[in-house]
Amino acid sequence: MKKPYSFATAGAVVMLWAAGPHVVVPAAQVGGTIIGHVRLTSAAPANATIRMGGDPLSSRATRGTRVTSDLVLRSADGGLANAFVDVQGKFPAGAAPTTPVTIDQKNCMFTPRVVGARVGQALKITNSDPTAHNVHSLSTRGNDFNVSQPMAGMMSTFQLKSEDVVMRIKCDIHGWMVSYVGVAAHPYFAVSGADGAFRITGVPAGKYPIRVWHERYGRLTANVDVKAGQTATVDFSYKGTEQPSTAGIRDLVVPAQAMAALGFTPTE
Ligand SMILES: [Cu+2]
Repeated sequence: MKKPYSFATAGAVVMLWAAGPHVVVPAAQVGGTIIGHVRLTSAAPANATIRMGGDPLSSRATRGTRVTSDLVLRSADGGLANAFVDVQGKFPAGAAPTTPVTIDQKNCMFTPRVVGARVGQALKITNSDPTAHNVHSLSTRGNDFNVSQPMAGMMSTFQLKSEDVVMRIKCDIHGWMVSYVGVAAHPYFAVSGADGAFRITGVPAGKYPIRVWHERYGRLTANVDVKAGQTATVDFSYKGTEQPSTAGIRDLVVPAQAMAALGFTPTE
């Protein structure tokens, strides 16, 4: 186990889990942390049932399960998952992580549905299904690609070139398959978890606008005052009456009630 080192800097003490030789990190460079929750204050709408019958391989892969869209994922206490939060500001350009952000296609769904990435980072998309997929990004910022992956095990890697919050990816074969990548020019972003919580660390001290995007409910903005070595809290609440952020991005699926009325189950 590595030993923690402490270094005294101008009036502040910075604790580090040292990974190597002595590295002094001034408190001003350590930055602050932003934590918060994204919430949906109303009840979540019923997510639609996805009818995979058009593709026998998709149907077979999901046999025995009722597949519903994961468009709105709300926890019991109102946390809203899959919301992309990013700080708005000019920050020094830094090197993007060398590890790619990964999206998988499994059981004819993109996983994760929402993910963040840096400009300059690679995006790796894999096909884990024994059926054909097609990964097609709808970017107006130069991150566009459109590649077929006809077999299981195929993998494509794309270099993200410019900021794009958010970039939609779809499969042209399966209309319900959709994923979103928030491509940010800096590392100060996060995607809310199952409980709606997010955490952004190492933010340079300063006052910034901060925004959230959700596929179904669009954008909200707030302001945050980040102080070095401290934690600021920002909460976002959607009422549920907001309009979808982008026209035409809804899943191409049959509403659950209509499916039930027809007596259809996805396993048939
Ligand atoms: Cu597909």
